[in-house]
Amino acid sequence: MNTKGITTLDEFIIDRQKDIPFATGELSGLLRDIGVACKVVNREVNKAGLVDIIGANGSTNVQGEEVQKLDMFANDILKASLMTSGECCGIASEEEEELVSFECNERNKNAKYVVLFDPLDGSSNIDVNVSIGTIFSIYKRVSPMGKPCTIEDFLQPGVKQVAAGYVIYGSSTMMVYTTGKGVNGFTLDPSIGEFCLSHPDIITPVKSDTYSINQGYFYNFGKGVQNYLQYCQDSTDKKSKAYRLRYIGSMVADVHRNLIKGGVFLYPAMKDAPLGKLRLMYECNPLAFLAEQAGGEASTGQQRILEVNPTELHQRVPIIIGSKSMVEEAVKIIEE
Ligand code: AHM
Ligand code: MG
Repeated sequence: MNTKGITTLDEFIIDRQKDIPFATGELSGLLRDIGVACKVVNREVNKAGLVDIIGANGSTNVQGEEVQKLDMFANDILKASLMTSGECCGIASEEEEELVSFECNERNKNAKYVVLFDPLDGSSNIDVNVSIGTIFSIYKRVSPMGKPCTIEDFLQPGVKQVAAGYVIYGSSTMMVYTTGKGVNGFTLDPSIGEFCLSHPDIITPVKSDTYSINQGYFYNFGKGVQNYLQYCQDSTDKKSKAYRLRYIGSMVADVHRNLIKGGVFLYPAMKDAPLGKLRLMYECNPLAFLAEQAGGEASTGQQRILEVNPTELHQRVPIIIGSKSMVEEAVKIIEE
């Protein structure tokens, strides 16, 4: 903490680095770079309502400049920032079909980390001023340094993540991350342009009364999920009242609320989408790492999300994530 009584993200990261023996500072640098890139994304997201004035997707603004779609903009900012960081040898993103290797840059070739991200999760909500977010996941490469990164560097199970987090662009902008030693949250103070520690050592309540799912798909879900949804709405089992349904439609926002207040979020298998919708590598794994670090759980319904062996960059996986006892309850009822 500095004399102003606040701890900035940079101060916190540097301070924590001292706890890791033989730390070289590369991971700290990477986290700081992601933080800075997300501040730039935040600036653009905040202007989203002005697109009619300054120009919309693929159109030109009043200065006659091309205006990019915000999810592509976020992708390009993160990519450029990691490419120049020197700590990352390649990235994978929801907006990139294949992995992107930073081999052209000598410094990056010798870097030991790869980063996977969803640059703007929930992006269909941008137009209506609903919270959206950037989700990221960091692994140590398994291929030799000094060579271009390979697909094996990326296709590692979630248990191998060295860090993960998200930035949520909401009523305030927050960065929440873990390096496997608990979860901490930082709120962006726009007056000084810094993320400041606001939610130290986040612990998710073991139970709450909130469930999040797109209930509109009821008839597309299997019998197990339908039974669970009926259970959520039935007060007799709970001897008091039914669970409350909260579904924002931005996973990062739904999971953030549940991380702080408790609850369970589900995007299960559907009859016409047996693996659900959400992506393992840059949506489910990083959020599962955070959930577990905060005392919660994340499951496919069959196994721990973090233990799923990935086979493809963009693979989908069903997910049940949140408060420990609510995830266990949902898995049990769905299984029956
Ligand atoms: P996106 O990465 O294209 O934004 O899609 C992911 C989003 C999640 O944030 C959200 O939970 C889900 O899609 C909502 O999907 P649906 O409209 O099917 O409920
Ligand atoms: Mg997404």
